[in-house]
Amino acid sequence: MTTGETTAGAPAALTYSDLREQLWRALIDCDDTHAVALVRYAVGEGDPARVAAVAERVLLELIAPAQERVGVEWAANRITIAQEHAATAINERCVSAVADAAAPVLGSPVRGRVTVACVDGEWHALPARLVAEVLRLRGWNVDYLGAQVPTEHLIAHLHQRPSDAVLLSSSIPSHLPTAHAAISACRTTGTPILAGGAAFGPQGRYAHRMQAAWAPHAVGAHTLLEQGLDRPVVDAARLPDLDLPHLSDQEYTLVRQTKRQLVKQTLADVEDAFPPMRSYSELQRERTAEDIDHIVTYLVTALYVDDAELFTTFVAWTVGILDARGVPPRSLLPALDSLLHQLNDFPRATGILAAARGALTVPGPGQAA
Ligand code: B12
Repeated sequence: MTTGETTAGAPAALTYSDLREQLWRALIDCDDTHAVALVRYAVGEGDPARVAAVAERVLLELIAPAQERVGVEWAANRITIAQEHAATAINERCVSAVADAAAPVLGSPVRGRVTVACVDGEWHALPARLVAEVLRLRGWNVDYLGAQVPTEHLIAHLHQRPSDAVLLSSSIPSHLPTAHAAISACRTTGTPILAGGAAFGPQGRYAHRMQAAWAPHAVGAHTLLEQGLDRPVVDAARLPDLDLPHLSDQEYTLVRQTKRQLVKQTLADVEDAFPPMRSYSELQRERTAEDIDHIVTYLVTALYVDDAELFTTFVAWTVGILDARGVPPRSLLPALDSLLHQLNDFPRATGILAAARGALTVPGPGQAA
């Protein structure tokens, strides 16, 4: 595959694979000039329909994979957090450069208006931005509200500027209770809701449980919007247990309320059961407390959506993160055991914890971690 056209100073024809590699190097070298030049070169110029199609391809097949690679390299501890931040900032500039390059050839929007927003607390704006730009390229009139939009302001926006659909993005599953509240609030405006992003689970299973439509990517979103989404029945504030009946057992509420105490006790139990922790520095102790805080947060989220797999997946992800940083993943076992013990009276919580513990394969003491 080639980009076709050439521009001054650029090689005759770069394949997408060449471009991906060059973009990656530019991101890692903090070279935003080169990164922007590359994506502008890839978009090219000429026939408006072609430019719009190529711009979409650059967004989804160059910039998005580069950003995913940032995540993989960070998780494997091969790049620093500073490099991850720099690469993301450059990629954001690249998205703007693609949008700017395509803008002159785009006429007025020919389709309806959609609002694209991240749920409150969600910092991962780039996925939503990619969706917004692809929809613009496909003729939609897009109100893009960016990261962490407080639900009340999202609702005010929908009242001020009625939309054919509201597109909610979330990348981190721990935002699911907030996402559910946002979906329920959007229903009260009668606006069709389309959710997307990694938080909503495999095949959007949590979005569906929360009565929202779901699409895996920007192109899927366009297809669903073209087909027309159902307008929700405008009902008054909808209580979460109408969609998630298991919430009536109160386990989610009670475990969430005792989160601080759970984290404290778990930290103490891990210190008892995992002797290397006794010689941890202050910083290492803080990190461990953060990790335990995340574990309890994901347990609470799994209780919210009643899905043990959500928690098991998170624990497996944590094993990878710890392992890559030289922290023995077996330190997770006493944490899970402590929580199992403390939450003995909560059958759903212990079921979720036991499933994760059963699936956890970590090298034992004496074996390489
Ligand atoms: C960049 C980044 C950040 C940046 C975000 C900056 C920004 N402006 O976006 C910063 C540094 C802020 C950040 C923070 C955090 N991050 Co982060 N981050 C990433 C990273 C590397 C890239 C995200 C991205 O842009 N992906 C690229 C896009 C293209 O992929 P995508 O999400 O799949 O999006 C596509 C589809 O999902 C879909 N889609 C997305 N939204 C929508 C919406 C609709 C309506 C539709 C239809 C479709 C759709 O279309 C998109 C385009 O094709 C990911 C790694 C990764 N693989 O994604 C981690 C990642 C998401 N982050 C992670 C974590 C842990 C965090 C933090 C908790 C870290 C910390 N300890 O503080 C915080 C949480 C902050 C918060 N409260 O939200 C983890 C999450 C793991 C998990 N357990 O879920 C990941 C997966 C990293 C990893 N490899 O482990 N992060």
